[in-house]
Amino acid sequence: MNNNLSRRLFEEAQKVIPGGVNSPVRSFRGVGGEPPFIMRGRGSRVWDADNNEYVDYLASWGPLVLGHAHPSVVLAVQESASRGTSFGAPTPGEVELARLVCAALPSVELVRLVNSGTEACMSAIRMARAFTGRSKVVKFVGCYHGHSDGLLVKAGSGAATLSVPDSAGVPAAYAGETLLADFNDMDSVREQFAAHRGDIAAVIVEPVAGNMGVVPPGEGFLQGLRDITSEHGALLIFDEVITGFRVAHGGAQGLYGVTPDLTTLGKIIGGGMPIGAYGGRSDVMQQVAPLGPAYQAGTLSGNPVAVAAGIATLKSLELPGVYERLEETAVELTAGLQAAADAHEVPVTVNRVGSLFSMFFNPGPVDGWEAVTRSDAAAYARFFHSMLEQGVYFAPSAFEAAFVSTVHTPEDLELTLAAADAAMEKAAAG
Ligand code: HOZ
Repeated sequence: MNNNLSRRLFEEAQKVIPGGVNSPVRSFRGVGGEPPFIMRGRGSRVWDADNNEYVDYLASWGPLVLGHAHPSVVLAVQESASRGTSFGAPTPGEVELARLVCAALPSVELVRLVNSGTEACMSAIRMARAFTGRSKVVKFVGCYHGHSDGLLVKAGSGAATLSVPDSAGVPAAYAGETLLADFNDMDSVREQFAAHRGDIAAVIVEPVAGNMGVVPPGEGFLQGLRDITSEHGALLIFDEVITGFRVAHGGAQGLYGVTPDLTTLGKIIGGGMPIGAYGGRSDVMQQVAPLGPAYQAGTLSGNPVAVAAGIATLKSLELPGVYERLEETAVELTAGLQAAADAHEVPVTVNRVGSLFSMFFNPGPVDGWEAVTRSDAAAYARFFHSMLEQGVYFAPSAFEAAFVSTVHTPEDLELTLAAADAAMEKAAAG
């Protein structure tokens, strides 16, 4: 595979951008090697600077549930941009997108649009603190809620991949407000509530963990969180930045039937444009200015072009049968990947919820952070590079999710599974 132009671009990038990337997860440091520079995408495929073509399961880390350059999203963006790209004033599209979110997620009575999942989670926590008058927040080891100070404590995603789960530059006083518990372990949550009675403002959780690879909630775990937060007067925040409109139209809260007080969203609701949102109970959301005393703002919040892409995406997801098709494709793909691993006697555990999945190079079961860390990251790296070489793009980290989109075709799956057969042989050869 020729990658001369990508190599040259990466060299140039490193002269002017730290590490040559604008987000560390893109750096390939978790798997070794250098990232291809992407020039364009269409449907399920992307092409790099050297014109290598890949079947894409990264999907921009989740937003592209309709694939690349979906005609209705492109048209919406073009039409919106032609009318002006930002006004710093209310626009009708914001109302429509907010309505679509509230309709899909009944727990969301009021929603505020922001620019990223990071902002959404940071702001939701501020609302929870304002509402409860308490300061401490419980988060789960290996969950990732963006890069705001208080949440970079035992964080997943790139922070875990690059071994900076507790980031430098975060004052101890901020990190001290964050209490840790173990995903799928109610005892660890009970311990924190017992030790910090009356001090906990909220529990924030990815209802399906998606930033340590994919780890579904065990039976009763989310309901357990609902019960304990209600009992102690704390709020339950579901970070649905990855799962929202992904695992089901009603998100993980709809799928598992557990109602949070606040929800954070991002990714899919912007259809590939920068966006985030937080919303929930009206009495909590009334804390935010101008209604209440908790401040949160943004020049580009509810940006009309991002909102237009989001509306087009959410409307396409309302078409009948979309989630069923996503699920069928993901079932077939993950069964094939598991079979390829089994055929080469590579211990692999595939976790999947809807069209969201990951492969852990460990015999499993993988039900929490401790099990995740038993994975063979070197074997994943061998698998990853072989797949990339054969034209299939998974996340460059053993601890991230893969995403199936509505435009993955039977041919894509055939190509992927043929590649997986050879890649598992490489993984086994370590
Ligand atoms: N949640 C994404 C990865 N799991 C974020 C992507 C990024 O950090 O660039």
